[in-house]
Amino acid sequence: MKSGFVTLAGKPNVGKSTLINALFGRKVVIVSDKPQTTRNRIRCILTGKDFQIVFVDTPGIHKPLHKLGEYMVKIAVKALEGVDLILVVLDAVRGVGKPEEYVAAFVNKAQTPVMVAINKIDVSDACAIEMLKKKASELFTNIVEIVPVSALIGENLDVLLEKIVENLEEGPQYYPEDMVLDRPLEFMISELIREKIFLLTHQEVPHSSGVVIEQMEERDNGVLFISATIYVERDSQKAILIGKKGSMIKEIGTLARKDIEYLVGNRVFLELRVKTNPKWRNKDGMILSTLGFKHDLK
Ligand SMILES: Nc1nc2c(ncn2[C@@H]2O[C@H](COP(=O)(O)OP(=O)(O)O)[C@@H](O)[C@H]2O)c(=O)[nH]1
Ligand SMILES: [Mg+2]
Repeated sequence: MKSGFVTLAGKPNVGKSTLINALFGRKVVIVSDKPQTTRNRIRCILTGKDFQIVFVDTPGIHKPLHKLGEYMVKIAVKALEGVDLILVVLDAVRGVGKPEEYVAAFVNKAQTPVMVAINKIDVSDACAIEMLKKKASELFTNIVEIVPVSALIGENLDVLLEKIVENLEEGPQYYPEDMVLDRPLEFMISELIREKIFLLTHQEVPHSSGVVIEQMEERDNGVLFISATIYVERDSQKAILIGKKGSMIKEIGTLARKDIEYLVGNRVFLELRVKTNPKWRNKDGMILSTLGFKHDLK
């Protein structure tokens, strides 16, 4: 069996999480059209007949503006250490600029083989892709392969997967074959709620929102009861999340509940509450709680 850890690296919004979902053929991590959707390191385990790839999804590497941002970047940079391969994702439309140089500095320091996926080729052209290939090979040392793909329409993903496996060595099966994520169910549930906030709200609201699962239990009638709190930093953001006569929170709840029901294969009752906690993104305890480490604190 070939196996190994593959960390995805890139700036926010290039399609790292979309690429993971596409390789798995279903949603394992959340995605949005806004940068900095992913806040944590998430291991996603893809087991095939003769391989096991542990993909490490990470927040994008960027210049942080608050403690949560610092934490996110620290996690993304740390996830580059001690892995077998770094999969750098570039955006074919945006090309490379200062943010990519910033990413490259961290990636090159890791001294690990690098594969580059040039993503979003569905909205780019052959000439731009060729240029980006050239630029990427100048920017990153240790490149073993550059593969143009589209995570969105599934183009060339079989080639990418083949190349990744080719570049891994013989190794143990690290996780049971039916395990997909290294995070508890509660984490995935809070992520799905956060995804809907990213989908339905704008500007600072999604970035200022953090979700904490307060309670989760199966009731006698077989329904999974989940109660969650969404934290925001200002009362104005709370008003937006609740919406006119509660319309926004209701929509977030309905969409999240459907995804959670699909995930757990059970009927779900989802209770959402919104609370203001000024500047929570600068408070360590709150950062850990909203990242799903609440139980680790006890
Ligand atoms: N056109 C196009 N859009 C994509 C592709 N892959 C991802 N996206 C979009 O890019 C945005 C950011 O994706 P996401 O996976 O959250 O990026 P991440 O921050 O790098 O994890 C979303 O709106 C995706 O739908 C692709 O191959 N083609
Ligand atoms: Mg992401």
